[in-house]
Amino acid sequence: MSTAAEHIAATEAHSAHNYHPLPVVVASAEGAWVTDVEGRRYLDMLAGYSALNFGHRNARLIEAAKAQLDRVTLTSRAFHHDRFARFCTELAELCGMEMVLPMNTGAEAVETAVKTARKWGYKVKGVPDGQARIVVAANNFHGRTTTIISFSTDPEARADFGPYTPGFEVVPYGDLAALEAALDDRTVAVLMEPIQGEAGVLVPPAGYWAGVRRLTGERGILFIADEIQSGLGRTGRTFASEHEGVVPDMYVLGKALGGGVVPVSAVVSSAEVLGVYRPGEHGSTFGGNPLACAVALEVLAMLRTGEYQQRATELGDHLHHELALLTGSGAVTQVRGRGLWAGVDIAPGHGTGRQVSERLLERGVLVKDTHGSTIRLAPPLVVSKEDLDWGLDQLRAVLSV
Ligand code: IF1
Repeated sequence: MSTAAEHIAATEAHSAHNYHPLPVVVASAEGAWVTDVEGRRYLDMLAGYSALNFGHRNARLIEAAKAQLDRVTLTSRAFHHDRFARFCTELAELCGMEMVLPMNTGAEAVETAVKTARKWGYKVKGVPDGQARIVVAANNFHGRTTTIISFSTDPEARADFGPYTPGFEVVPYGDLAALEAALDDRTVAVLMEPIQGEAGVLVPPAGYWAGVRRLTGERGILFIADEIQSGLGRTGRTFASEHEGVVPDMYVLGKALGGGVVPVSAVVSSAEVLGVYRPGEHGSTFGGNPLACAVALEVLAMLRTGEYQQRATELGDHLHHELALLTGSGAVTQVRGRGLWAGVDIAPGHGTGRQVSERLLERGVLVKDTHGSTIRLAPPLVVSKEDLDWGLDQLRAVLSV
């Protein structure tokens, strides 16, 4: 198998069609660029949906992984290992919290957050057993497990996967009055993204995130921030919650925590909240494994410098300045986002999101469309200004502006 066509045909024949990938077969990658099986290079402006904030094969992360590969990669949690305590200590410190429960994928961390909130509700808040309620936002995306899609409002994510897990209430995103009305004495948590990624990089109205913090704080309800995509530098801060001076009761982290090298996710919270667990009540074969911890420790060291957050702020300001000029061109109806993250709505007549993605592919740029007419731009935070400008030139070209 050597040509892209051969790879794609075999993929069609032997893998479930749960994705519709763009017709590019990546063979290698470095920094913000990938190279396909036929030697063509592409600027990656998706970055693994923000799992690749530090770029492809970041030298420090590869080095950390290689060093750990020569030591130990997996022990299970039946035993301690010499990277675990440092990982938990340093991640808790980065979050300004006390305890960590490590998992692997984002969905596993979200599931862990749901189980933790329910258990905390019964054991600490005193909600009657089995009656805990968790409030979520419409157009949320928190993963693909059956419980998580039970509270999705996206028919594509939900259809044919019932029966659905009860105990969730959906409110409009950005509407504090609706949220307040949904809270009652059985509400144990509010689970939301600070910026809704899959929904099209939706930034809530100014003050909303601080309002959620106020309402949940007043009522003794856990405020759970899913920062799996918005966190770890993407918006110009370590956490997107920081833009409104908000510290939630719990961070749910993933994607870039593993540096795009290994799956690493975690729930981070207080001892009161994560202290509800007793041995044997939750776990994961690979959660907190030595290889994951070694890579994540290097991610934390890189985040502590603040340089990635600074880059996302400076390059993000430039990105949004350039994109704002497009909204006057007639080809783009709206641009949303924060830092080095944008959702661009393509005007009718200028192509669907998929068509624009395909045209950009032909010009050597990788992006992903969402919900028909939106393309998401989220390059690695290591992208150079020159490369970012080149990518924007290609976008202007395919939009004929
Ligand atoms: C797919 C979307 C993005 C996430 C937030 C939890 C998870 C995700 C805020 C679950 C994962 C990924 C999943 C991937 C595509 C991508 C995605 F389009 F699906 F919605 F980024 F916007 N919370 N998002 O964004 O993490 O279990 O995947 O590690 O499922 O197609 P995961």
